[in-house]
Amino acid sequence: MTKEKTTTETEALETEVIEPAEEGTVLPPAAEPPEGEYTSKQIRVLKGLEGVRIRPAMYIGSTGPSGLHHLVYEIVDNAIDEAVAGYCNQIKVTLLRDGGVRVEDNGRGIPVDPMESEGGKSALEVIMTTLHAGGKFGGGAYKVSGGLHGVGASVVNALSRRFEVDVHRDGKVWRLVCERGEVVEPVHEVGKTRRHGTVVTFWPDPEIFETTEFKFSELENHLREQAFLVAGLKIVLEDERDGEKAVFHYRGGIKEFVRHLNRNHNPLTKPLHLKKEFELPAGENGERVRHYRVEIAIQYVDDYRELILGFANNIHTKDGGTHLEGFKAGLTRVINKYAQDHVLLKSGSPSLTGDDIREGCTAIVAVWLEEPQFEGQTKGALGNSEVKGLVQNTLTEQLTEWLEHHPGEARKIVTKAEAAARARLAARKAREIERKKSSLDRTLPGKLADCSSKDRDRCELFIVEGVSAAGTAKAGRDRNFQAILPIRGKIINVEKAGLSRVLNNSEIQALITAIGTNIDANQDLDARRYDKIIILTDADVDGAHIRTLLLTFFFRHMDKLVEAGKVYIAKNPLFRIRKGRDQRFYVFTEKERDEKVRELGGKVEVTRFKGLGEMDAEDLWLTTMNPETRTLIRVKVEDKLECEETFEKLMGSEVEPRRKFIQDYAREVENLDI
Ligand code: 1YM
Repeated sequence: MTKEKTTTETEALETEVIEPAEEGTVLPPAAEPPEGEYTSKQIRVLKGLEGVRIRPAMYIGSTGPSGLHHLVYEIVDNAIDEAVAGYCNQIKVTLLRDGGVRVEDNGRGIPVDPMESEGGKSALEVIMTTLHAGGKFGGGAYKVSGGLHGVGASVVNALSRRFEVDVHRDGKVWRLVCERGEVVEPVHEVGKTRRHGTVVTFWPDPEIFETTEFKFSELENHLREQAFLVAGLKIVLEDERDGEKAVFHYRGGIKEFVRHLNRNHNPLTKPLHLKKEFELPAGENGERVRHYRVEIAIQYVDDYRELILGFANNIHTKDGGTHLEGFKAGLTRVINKYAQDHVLLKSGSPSLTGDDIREGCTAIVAVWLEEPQFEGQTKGALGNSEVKGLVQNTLTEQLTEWLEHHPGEARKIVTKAEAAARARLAARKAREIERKKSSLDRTLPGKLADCSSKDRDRCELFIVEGVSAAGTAKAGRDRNFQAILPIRGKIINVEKAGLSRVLNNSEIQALITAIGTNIDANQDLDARRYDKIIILTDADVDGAHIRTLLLTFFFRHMDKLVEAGKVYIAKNPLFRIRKGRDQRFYVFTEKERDEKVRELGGKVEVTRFKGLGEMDAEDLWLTTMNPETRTLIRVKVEDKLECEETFEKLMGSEVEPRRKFIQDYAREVENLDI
């Protein structure tokens, strides 16, 4: 979820994936030579790696922290490929004291023999100095590295101030050393070994990256996820800078992944794990075959959360795709059929919809395929249409059998879905009754200063921290379409409190009635009373805390509102600068303040807004409420898994992960005026 920092735009840019250019970008010749007379002199070929250094963001998304960590994943992906192919069971990632990173595996070792087609150069050198070399070798396997990011180790080489590879293979150690993509020590033998495997060590280039400091917690999440996806693979992450260490090793694979995701929920069933492999004919006459592997893990919990995550070749497909379509269709059909065949539904019961059946369901749907197609703007969805049927087939065959062998669990799942169906009908009925009542009848919270417009799509609700600030907001607003709901102090932390305590909390009750959509399984987006829900808190640490508490509540209980993009954060300025009688300027940072003061020159009056309460109604209207001049940050969930983990860390009951997270990110936070 985009939160706190005002980096909505930059984050979106960071995750934007632009297809890398093919090997060696060809620049057009200066003057058009006669046809058929191109020579190597006239066409200047920009050698691959130079292009990477000129346009790094094209290859790794950004030169910010996300691009920096991407370098590690790029190298780890090659080791993961070796593990998925069955040749490697250990990967170690070490953050070195001098700012470098070392990635080691115990696989076969990258081939080092000379390649005739490349003028006798060592395969290792070709792989590390040629764009996209990875794709041309090997093949036939399920490649992580060929997938979404898949730009290859050579890109990491190009963007590193120094890049070293040691290959342990056939009793010998071979070494290649490069600097900024240029070979400084060609592949040569440096010793004997009993091991086999590859060790890559690199130091990111400070000329390229905004920061070269790696974050343990960022790497930790990614590596844990990878370890879950390759059962039995042990991944060790060690930080030599502070001695921190984490080991990820899950013999149960994705079955342990669902258990991990449910660790703070009450399980209703044991996790189940389904696996099936397929071969489909490919090519014009079906002369070749393509291999597919499907793995699914499912566990139900006793609340309403639905968390279904898809992976293709170990890549998290955060926008879903055909594997998830197959899962949803298959699950709905299998559970309904089981319920019918075993006469589990009470007569007159409504039939179970997909939504009913997925209530409380946690699932991982992971597929591996030789030619994955990633679609959508950020390439976050799996596009291969054949996969839908394969996933559905796996469920029809194996889930049906599992249910037959686990009648107790099967009954629990059906009963839960039935309860969800009943709740859905009851909620609909209640809404109908509600709609029939006149709007005056509805008991809106007393402290809500509602707006007068009946045009819901224009209406906005400001949730304002503090009664006095709410007073100012009331005076400053356009009462026609802007409503104000004051929130007093810290609202309850829904991550720690049980649902009944949450619902008994008067601030939460006011929030729920004011917004009108209801919560959890009973959410009805159409019943919302406003089109924008805007959180307005002080620009200080307490304000940030209250904002996070509110976001936690929305993410956990009003997720439909968040997913529909109806929740916003108002960005309020930190300083007002006045010059003379009628010039007012507002700025958001100390740097902007200094610049403005310098620009205006002469005598100016600078006010620091410690809280919203210090603004007058005009300040608030101009800077924060007037749609023409304000800045709103829309809250988006880009990656549900990451969001789950972050809220858990920030708001859950375990202290240690939170301490580490805060330590890692503290430097990025602005306005930490404690
Ligand atoms: C720390 C990073 O890159 N390990 C690695 C890479 C390769 C192999 C083994 C490998 C693959 C194959 C055959 C094959 C790579 N090989 C290639 C290429 N760890 C790391 N471990 N033998 C060894 O795929 O057939 C690219 S990466 F191009 F040679 F196939």
